[in-house]
Amino acid sequence: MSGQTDMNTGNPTRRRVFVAGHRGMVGSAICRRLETEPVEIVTRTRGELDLTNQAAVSAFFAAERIDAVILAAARVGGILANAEQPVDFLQDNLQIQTNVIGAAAAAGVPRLVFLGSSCIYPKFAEQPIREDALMTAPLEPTNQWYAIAKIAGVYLCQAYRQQHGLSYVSAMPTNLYGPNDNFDLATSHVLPALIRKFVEAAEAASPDVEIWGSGTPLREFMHVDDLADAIVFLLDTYDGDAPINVGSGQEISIGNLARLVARETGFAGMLRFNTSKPDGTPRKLMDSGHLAALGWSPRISLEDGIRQAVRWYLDNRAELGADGKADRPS
Ligand code: GFB
Repeated sequence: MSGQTDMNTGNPTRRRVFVAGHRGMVGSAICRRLETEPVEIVTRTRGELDLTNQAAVSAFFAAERIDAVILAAARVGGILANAEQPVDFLQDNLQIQTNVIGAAAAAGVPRLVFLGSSCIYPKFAEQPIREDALMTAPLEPTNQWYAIAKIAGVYLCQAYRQQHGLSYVSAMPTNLYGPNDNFDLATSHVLPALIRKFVEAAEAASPDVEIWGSGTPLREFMHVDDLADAIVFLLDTYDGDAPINVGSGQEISIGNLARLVARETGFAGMLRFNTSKPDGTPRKLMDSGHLAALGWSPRISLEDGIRQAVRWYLDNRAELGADGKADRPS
């Protein structure tokens, strides 16, 4: 990352990068990755700075000299939380991103990377999904509220590029997993849910484990450490209007994912598919060719990543609350 010079001393100053959402799975991975760069990482807990509070966010950016923002703060959740809390997913995300992007721009922050999501593409987008599929057909109903907010964030970055010439860009991560994931079965994504269910079933010698839906949906999974590496790469190298897909190319059905997690956790019982729970979009594989052409590729295989994620859960579950969520006020 490029350095700058202190106006008074002439000494190099470190670029100050604000990571919004640093306590979450994505933000914490980005901070771990940035620790290896010659930058100063700026963070605020939710107690210190409520990103849904416009006045507080504006005051923060006015007071701090921020050189770049990575906007990883968001209300996120799995298929059921998305479907059951439409107001929270739409409103919180609109507020957070509008406050952060708008206040950063008003304070003259020159660089920002916004994190979108693969679920913002149309439900039946041609696979693998290219960036230009955005806004070409209807969304998946279970997560349309979150998707609409994220689409607005992508467009807001494009608008600031067009109207104010700011270098604000968007990255579209695929389904992510890794350290600091949410293991609350009511609100989590599929992979942490499966890890928790299979670990607990193996320990209790349960005869079966419930898997939501039919097991046939296909999903692409990426370890969050790979995502963090890609985001830092894009922060340094990418400056274009189009969002950039960040995928692993590692696609698997939910049924086979469950079998993989069962093997890793030593669970030997049956899988029980509960088709009263939603499947969501049938397939969500992104075309990450643009990112590859820029010179970045992922390193962590799904098998290795799941092994690490199971180990992380076993090592850290005592510190998670009873609901499986880390007790973090941000
Ligand atoms: O990860 P997930 O909740 O979200 O579910 P999406 C993926 C698939 O796994 C769905 C199935 O077909 C679920 O029905 N599944 C099976 C389970 N067992 C479970 C379980 O115990 N828990 C969960 N959560 N799923 C999300 C969006 O969609 O993708 C978000 O809702 C976000 O907005 C995220 O974009 C990346 O992949 O369907």
